[in-house]
Amino acid sequence: MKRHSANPILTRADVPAVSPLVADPSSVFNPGAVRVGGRDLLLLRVQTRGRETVLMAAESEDGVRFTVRPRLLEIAGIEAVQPPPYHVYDPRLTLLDGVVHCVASADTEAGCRLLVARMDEDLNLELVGFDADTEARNGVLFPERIGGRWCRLERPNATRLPSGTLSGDSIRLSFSEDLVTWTAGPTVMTGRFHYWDELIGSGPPPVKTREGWLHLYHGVATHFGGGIYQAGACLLDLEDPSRVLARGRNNVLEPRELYETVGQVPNVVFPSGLIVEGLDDEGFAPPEARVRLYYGAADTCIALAESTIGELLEASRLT
Ligand code: BMA
Repeated sequence: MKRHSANPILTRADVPAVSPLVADPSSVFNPGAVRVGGRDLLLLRVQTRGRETVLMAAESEDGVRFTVRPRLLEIAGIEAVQPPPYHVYDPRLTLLDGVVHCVASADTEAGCRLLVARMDEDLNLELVGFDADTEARNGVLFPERIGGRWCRLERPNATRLPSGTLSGDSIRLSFSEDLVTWTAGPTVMTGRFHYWDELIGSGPPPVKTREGWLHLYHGVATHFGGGIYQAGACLLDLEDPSRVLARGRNNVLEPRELYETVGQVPNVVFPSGLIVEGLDDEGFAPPEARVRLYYGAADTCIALAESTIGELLEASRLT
């Protein structure tokens, strides 16, 4: 992927001091992205000086220059959830039947949980469902029902890192009739020990191509001491997305620039938002379609890298 020359495209200096809470925040990173109503929308993870996470939205006409809306976004209904989340973060955005849906991770005293929320045209977020019993992170919704059901990729947190944090080395598919209750399905892929993607988790939501669901995911190489977070590409079967058709041997984006190698957490490229221009009439992304990937850099700022569907498909086929 090619980095945009305006990188990083969003930093903490771009966050308006809408309340004392976010005056001079520490960082803004790992955004969800969607194109809706003729503009590009990012849902931002803003971290305060209290190391709390708040969600804010940013909009752009050209996909490069974003303006952050002066408003903290609350998720209506979350106050009733048990166990109560203390961080809601890393939102991924998908349009379902024209409505923006968000899957976010929610840290609770019992562990990390996934929630689904929907967003209206005024950027109000409302809770749709909360998986109180499943320990998982990095949830992403497919943009349409497959075999009559909504499908989600998620990363069970089953690996304890030396730091004590729970992480994971697999991506699993789960199914739902109503976006509220989810049934865990098969494991889609697992980490490749010794290589770029030892620990893995979904990046942005999958994109429908004639060859399959193109999916970007993050991989962590742990064998260098500190983890190196990179992005890579794989291809999943259109009718059965638990079938991996191709999986790139190399990453497509890795920490190289200073804003990726230096920051709150060094050496992190965290792919989380993807906007594809030029879907065909049946909703497939053709090889020439342009792709904009919004990613968190070093858990500090947001950067943009570009490619085409064809190039990413090719990267997924490098074995
Ligand atoms: C992961 C998540 C991400 C973060 C990354 C790098 O486990 O917590 O939010 O960007 O680590 O620190």
